[in-house]
Amino acid sequence: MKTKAAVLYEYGKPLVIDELELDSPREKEVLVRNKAAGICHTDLSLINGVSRISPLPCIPGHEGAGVIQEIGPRVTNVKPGDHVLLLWVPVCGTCYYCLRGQPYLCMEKDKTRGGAMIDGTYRLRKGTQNIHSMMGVGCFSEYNVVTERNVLPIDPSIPFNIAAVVGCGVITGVGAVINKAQVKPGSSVAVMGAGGVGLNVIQVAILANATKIVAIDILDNKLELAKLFGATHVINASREDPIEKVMEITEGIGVDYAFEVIGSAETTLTAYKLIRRGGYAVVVGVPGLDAKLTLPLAEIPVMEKSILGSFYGSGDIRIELMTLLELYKAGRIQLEQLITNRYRLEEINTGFKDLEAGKNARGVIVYS
Ligand code: PAD
Ligand code: ZN
Repeated sequence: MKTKAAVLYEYGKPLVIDELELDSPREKEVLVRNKAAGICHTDLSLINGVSRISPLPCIPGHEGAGVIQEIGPRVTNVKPGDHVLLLWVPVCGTCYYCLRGQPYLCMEKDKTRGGAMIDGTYRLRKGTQNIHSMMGVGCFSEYNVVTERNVLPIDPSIPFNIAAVVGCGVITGVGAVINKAQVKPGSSVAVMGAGGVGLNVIQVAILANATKIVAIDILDNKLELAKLFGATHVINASREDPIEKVMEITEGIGVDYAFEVIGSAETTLTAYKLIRRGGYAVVVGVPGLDAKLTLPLAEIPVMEKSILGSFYGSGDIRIELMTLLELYKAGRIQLEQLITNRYRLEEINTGFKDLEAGKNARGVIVYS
């Protein structure tokens, strides 16, 4: 069959809306008709060549939701017509990490991250050229074939654009707070970067009963959103020194937890400097592979300052996603407010320009 998709042919260049050939799903694979796909900064980092996680040509997009159109042989978890959320780590259930309760680190992802199927073959082509699918899901395409492990069936009453953003931005921000930092009631939290992921760090810090939540960004519109999502204090780092301000807010102590949700060494160092003795800096933002961090090493033992990494919410992905959708249905997390703009696939390059310009909390591609 044919599918319309946004293809990255060259790093740093706009995506090309192209018609591609898509093969039928093979054993344990499914054909998904995508209905919504969030525009995450990780897609932008691939497009502008900061993180070259996939060879080219590649269809970006990893924050998606859609409908199962067709299933290949021996698929057991879904059937045609099911609504699904895409998982950008395929959770094999049997590798070293899955068996130790860390399925977000599943070794199967090492096979699909580069954009091929688990067996190393491809389902998408332009002429004779194979097309990669970002993280095995590449959802900036009307249709795509993914493995059954890359889909989670969801309640059909949940809007697709909501399910899509839960699939990366929300789970990542929420899980960093709940699973990795394990923020305690009454604590103080600083969040560097109030974007699609950072706003979720903020909103769940409230659920975790943090009492001081300091949002730090360089854009006033993001800081306004941060207040809407529950920040008790905001700092515009382009006008004020975040370290000085956070020390003022915490009476010279520093915060218990600082989250870096931007993806640079400079802001990670700032996050580290914001924490108190015994505090935790949680790195969520993903910089380029060549980024290096230099730290005052003695502080780590003597002041017991810790740096933690957090990936895809640091929990059991499927349980976390189902829990988040329940929290949404119960009105406990704000997700509509997260979706600032919707775009058609043909408008995707505008969506990325708006992300770069800081216009969106989250932009979402919607398919008819
Ligand atoms: P975003 O662009 O929506 O948000 C980034 C925010 O940072 C924006 O509001 C910017 O204005 C702000 N910002 C930029 N520079 C600075 C600065 N120097 N000081 C303060 N604020 C600044 O991105 P996002 O929320 O989609 O993604 C954020 C990062 O998280 C990015 O690196 C992405 O790749 C990463 C990510 N990690 C995971 C994971 O599993 N660890 C998952 C998803 C996204
Ligand atoms: Zn993402």
